[in-house]
Amino acid sequence: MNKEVTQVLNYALNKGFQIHPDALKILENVNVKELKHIIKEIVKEKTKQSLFFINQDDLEGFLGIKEDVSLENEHRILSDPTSKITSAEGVNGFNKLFSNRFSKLKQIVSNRPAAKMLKSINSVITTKLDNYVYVCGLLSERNSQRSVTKLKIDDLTGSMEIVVFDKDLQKTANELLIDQFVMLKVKLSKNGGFFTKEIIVPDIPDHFSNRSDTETYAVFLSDLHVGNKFFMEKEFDSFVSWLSNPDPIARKVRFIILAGDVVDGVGVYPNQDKELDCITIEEQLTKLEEVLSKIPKNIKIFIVPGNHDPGRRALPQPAYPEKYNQNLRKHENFFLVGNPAMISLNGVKVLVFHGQSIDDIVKTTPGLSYDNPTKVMRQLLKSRHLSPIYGSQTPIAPEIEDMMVIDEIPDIFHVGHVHVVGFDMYRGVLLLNSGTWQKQTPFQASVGLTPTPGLAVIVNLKTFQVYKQDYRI
Ligand code: D5M
Ligand code: FE
Ligand code: ZN
Repeated sequence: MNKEVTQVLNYALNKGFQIHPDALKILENVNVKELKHIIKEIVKEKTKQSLFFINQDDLEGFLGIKEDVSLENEHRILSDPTSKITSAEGVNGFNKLFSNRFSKLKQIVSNRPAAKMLKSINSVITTKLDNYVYVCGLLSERNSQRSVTKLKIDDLTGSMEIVVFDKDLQKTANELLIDQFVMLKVKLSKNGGFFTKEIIVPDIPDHFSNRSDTETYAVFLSDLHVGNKFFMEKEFDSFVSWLSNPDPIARKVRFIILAGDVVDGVGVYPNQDKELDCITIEEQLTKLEEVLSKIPKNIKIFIVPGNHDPGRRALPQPAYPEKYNQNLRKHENFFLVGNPAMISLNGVKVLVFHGQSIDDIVKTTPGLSYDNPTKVMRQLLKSRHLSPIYGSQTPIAPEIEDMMVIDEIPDIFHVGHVHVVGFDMYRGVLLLNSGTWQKQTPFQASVGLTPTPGLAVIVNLKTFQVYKQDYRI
């Protein structure tokens, strides 16, 4: 046995460990650097368990020769728009969508004290009010002029304009997203207009998150843009190789979530063909399959579409259509779901959403930017809606049910699209933006978008500790 290996083994022996002779045999083929790491991890783990013996099993587990079967990897798709998509028609469809949004959100706030005092807009504008009352509705306009902010809200009975004078309240008012649900305490002023003294957004309560019983890890990815010339194939391949490494974290990865823009698509933006390596969707999906099939089969992979992926563009989006690549469906560890989706991983509820609506929100909300995606994600949770703004760049389908309402509070909220990694906690919810595996494109450079490509966001589902691994070459 060479000197370096002996040194590593002495580390364990000095800590009072015994090493079984069969374990020593396996070590002959292991690289010393890896071995040092593995022995340290085993010593740490077994010291916790007060077991001071290293046997063949321990090494095989850490080397990935033998799978750790005690690690849970149970998943459930809790919500997926794919089978619910109906699309009502035209204007009538949008009326239905908005009235469903209004009803769902009114239900969400129904247990707040103020909700007991709600009046319909029609009753408020047709009576001469002396006192404060509460109204609620979807915000149709928001203007800041000189020293006041003006809001316009609609409910099912009518619409009204409300002025915000108070400086602090104006800050809250300016953060409201167009078409989001809001509740306001209003009063009639002497000049006949309404003003507000309190703005209530649906928000989420402080949340006590579900955790995995075992230290299973999930990797959160998005925006691979497979098929595009700027897809960082080498870097992604080196991430995939890491999954088969003896690294103790790699050994515990059982889930990978892909939050959209998995392939680059065709005809998504003008002259896209000049930037494509694979010029058809079929070729892109074949390439995707090639890339993903190198991932160990004990890892479940969830594929959620984004604005570049095949299928309908309008939100909510169904899962990858069957017609393109049957091979993706043949893998038992691949799960194709719609956008947005709620997936439970060992009981941890993960809300996955590509995040296209962020473009419209950043454009219209002061204080929000692409550099800080989790700040935008907070606003989405506060509005309890994933894509409130209608009629801007993000296409929204006239569904009878508004599936973009955040009915259920997630434990992890996973978004992509902005190509910038970010993570944060908001009221007990872990917010993740998973960045990208596409280098900065000429378009992104022209609009000043600096992505953070080649980073894998990895989460321990028991502790919610987040790791960022850098694969940039
Ligand atoms: O979007 C990648 C990034 O580029 C994302 O942060 C939005 C930004 N983007 C996309 N289209 C536009 C336009 N038209 N203006 C400004 N910024 C934009 P992806 O979905 O990968 O193309
Ligand atoms: Fe993207
Ligand atoms: Zn996107």
